[in-house]
Amino acid sequence: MKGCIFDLDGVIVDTAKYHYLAWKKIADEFGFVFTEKDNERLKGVSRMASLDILLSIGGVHLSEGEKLQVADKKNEIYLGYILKMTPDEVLPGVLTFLKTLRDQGIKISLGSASKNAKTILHQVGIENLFDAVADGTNVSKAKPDPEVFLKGAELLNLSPADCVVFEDARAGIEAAHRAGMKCVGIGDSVTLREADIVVGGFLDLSIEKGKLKIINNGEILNF
Ligand code: B16
Ligand code: MG
Repeated sequence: MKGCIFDLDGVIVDTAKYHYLAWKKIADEFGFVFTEKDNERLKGVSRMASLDILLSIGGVHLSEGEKLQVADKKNEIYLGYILKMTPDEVLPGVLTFLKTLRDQGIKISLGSASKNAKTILHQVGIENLFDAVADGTNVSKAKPDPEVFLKGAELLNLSPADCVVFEDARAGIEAAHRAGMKCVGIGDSVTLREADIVVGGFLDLSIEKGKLKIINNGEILNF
């Protein structure tokens, strides 16, 4: 393992709650119900694909031009939330984990579908810990396509096989594997069973001599 590539939403921060509030406002204006369960379907999905899912839930049909307007409006509402984010919203254990990677000479990239990724990293005060950012601004194909992780490795000047991905979504795990990378699932072990290993969060992981270690059983991963 020479590089680590992190998904953003659900791995570094929980922005899903802000995406939900913004999409819900749009649904409210169209007059249909959009639940938190529905919102699960939007995790890791690009903005325009999320809009298509939302509109299908409401049975709303729009032209391509109208869709772009609605997506812009959703993003304005979303920005209102993320511009208020603070460093205490970085998920537990993430900061120590990132700093330990740096101390041990392992490179760090982001691998996110979001076009707002850099704004979020800046808001929560961790942009300086990243050597590279692959996100919705320099990648066009959505996960499970491997493009975002291949871009992350390329920006770090590393071969894919030297990189490990951290993901909370099944599409992201598939993307990592298609990129030829090992993947650590962050979240539920049943949902994320395709990952090479699953942990609940970064408090369950440490780094020892450049290798990942599972804290509760002392297992050192041979990645
Ligand atoms: P934006 P990730 C994803 O982030 C979110 O999970 C998904 O809900 C969102 O639609 C997507 O980013 C695009 O975000 O509208 O900010 O460009 O998990 O890939 O970090
Ligand atoms: Mg995610």
